[in-house]
Amino acid sequence: MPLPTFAKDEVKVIFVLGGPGVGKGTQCANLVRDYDFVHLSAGDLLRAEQAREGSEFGELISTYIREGRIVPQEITIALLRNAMQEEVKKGHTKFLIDGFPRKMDQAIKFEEDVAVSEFTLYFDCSEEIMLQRLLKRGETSGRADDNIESIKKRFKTFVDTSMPVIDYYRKQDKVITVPCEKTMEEVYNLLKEKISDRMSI
Ligand code: UP5
Ligand code: MG
Repeated sequence: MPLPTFAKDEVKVIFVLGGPGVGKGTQCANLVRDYDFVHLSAGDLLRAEQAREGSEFGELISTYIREGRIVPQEITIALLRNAMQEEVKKGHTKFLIDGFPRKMDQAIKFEEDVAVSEFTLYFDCSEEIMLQRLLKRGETSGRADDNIESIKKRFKTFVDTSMPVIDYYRKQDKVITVPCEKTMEEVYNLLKEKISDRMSI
């Protein structure tokens, strides 16, 4: 079998998973501010590809995101691999991969073809609180999926399709769960503690 693009000692990959609106992007930004991490959000990469003039996937991505469905893994993995290669060229090696893998086929393919993960951060929060956060953000975000119809579909996809990925890594003892219902600052303090128990940051 061909080797992954990046060897185990070349990069450190941390997956950041959790329901829609739980605070993945917010907490990754905190970690980037304070430590030597690169933050790659699969959703942000897909939105940028969707907006890129001449992209052959623009329409497909737009439909999938509005419907809260998972874009075919080949597209997302290619975007992540390219972004990682650019960062590695600049000497960066520690990656927070946010909102990915959210389907089993993505998890397996990424680890076979791109890089094996160190562990997964799982941000845990009730749907009720995530809904409040998303509706509030939706007042200004301009995101096509921050509306009640799309949010309900995103929640369902998360439970049906993404939770099995978290269970898969949990069985390998590779999940760090971070409760996310408290304030951003409290969540961040706990997150830092939990990461530093597992790796030096
Ligand atoms: N906020 C954050 N933390 C808070 C706290 N502790 N207390 C109070 N408020 C808090 O936060 C959301 C909002 O909550 C913000 O206003 C924040 O200030 C506030 P944010 O950090 O943005 O949460 P995040 O978890 O990043 O939410 P996001 O909406 O980005 O999560 P999703 O997982 O739904 O979105 P993503 O961009 O990852 O994916 C979007 C879509 O892309 C998917 O539905 C799917 O269609 C597609 N996709 C794929 O197909 N494949 C992929 O691999 C990835 C995405
Ligand atoms: Mg996000």
